[in-house]
Amino acid sequence: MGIRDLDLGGKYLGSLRDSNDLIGDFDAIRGRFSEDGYVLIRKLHDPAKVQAARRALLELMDQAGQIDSSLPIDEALIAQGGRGSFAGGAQAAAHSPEFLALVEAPELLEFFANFLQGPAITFDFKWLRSVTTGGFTGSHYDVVYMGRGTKNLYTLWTPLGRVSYELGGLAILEGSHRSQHLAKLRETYGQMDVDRDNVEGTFSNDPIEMADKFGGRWLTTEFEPGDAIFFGMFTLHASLNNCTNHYRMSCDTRYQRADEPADERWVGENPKGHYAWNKTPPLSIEKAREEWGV
Ligand SMILES: O=C(O)CCC(=O)C(=O)O
Repeated sequence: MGIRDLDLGGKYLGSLRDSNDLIGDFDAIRGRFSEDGYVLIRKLHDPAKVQAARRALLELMDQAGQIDSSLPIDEALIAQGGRGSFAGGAQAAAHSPEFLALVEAPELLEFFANFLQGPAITFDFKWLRSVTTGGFTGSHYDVVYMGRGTKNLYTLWTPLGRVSYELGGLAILEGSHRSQHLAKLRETYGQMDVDRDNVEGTFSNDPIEMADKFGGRWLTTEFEPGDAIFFGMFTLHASLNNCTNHYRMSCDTRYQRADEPADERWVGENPKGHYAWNKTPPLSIEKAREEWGV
């Protein structure tokens, strides 16, 4: 994970728990969210919709020469020189009917409406990832990327296909959503806006440093098609590394109450996205952390 090797079941890496036993009881799901800072639901989505969205993305990647055709396309074998991709905004991959049918499904919006106790919307901008060998996401809060509207905003991470430990799924730092516990981090890094401040968004690539500093273990699991996990803006998360020669495919999409303000960078027909971040060299996170004392 990141720059370290961790043992599953050891001091630093444990398992996410699923909340399938709570399905249908939204008070209990809200309670679980406050307790854990995340909610994992197996088969939250219809697996057939996940497979259709995966296939639509793979076909586009195949047309772009990213897939090695010595295996069936669904194996998502990385072509020589395959760079992987990130799609969002107005890009075709993030607007295929199959993909939108998954992440904007009426039953999914109804799930969030029940969770949030009011009609729900999703950002028009989507984050769609095909991660190559060695790729991973370092530890961060999502609020630094999308904190201009309500903080009552949820990221839903959906693997597009099976994601084994080796492919590198999402991991959550246990207990990191508790404000009293990480007050200083929230008051410094947690107040960043990457477009306003032009600071690197990833807090650390070292999961051991994070666990030692903030407590808790990293929690992860293997994901099957249909499984999804959601978490809040102040839950520290990252991913395991892709240790295979297949793409790790996933998307992350955002949901909030319709009557609360939405971050203007991510909504509308052609969302503007990050308009200033990285346009000039950003302040390094090491420098920023020195200033913050975290
Ligand atoms: O898929 C990943 O590697 C990272 C996802 C993530 O950071 C997110 O969903 O906010």
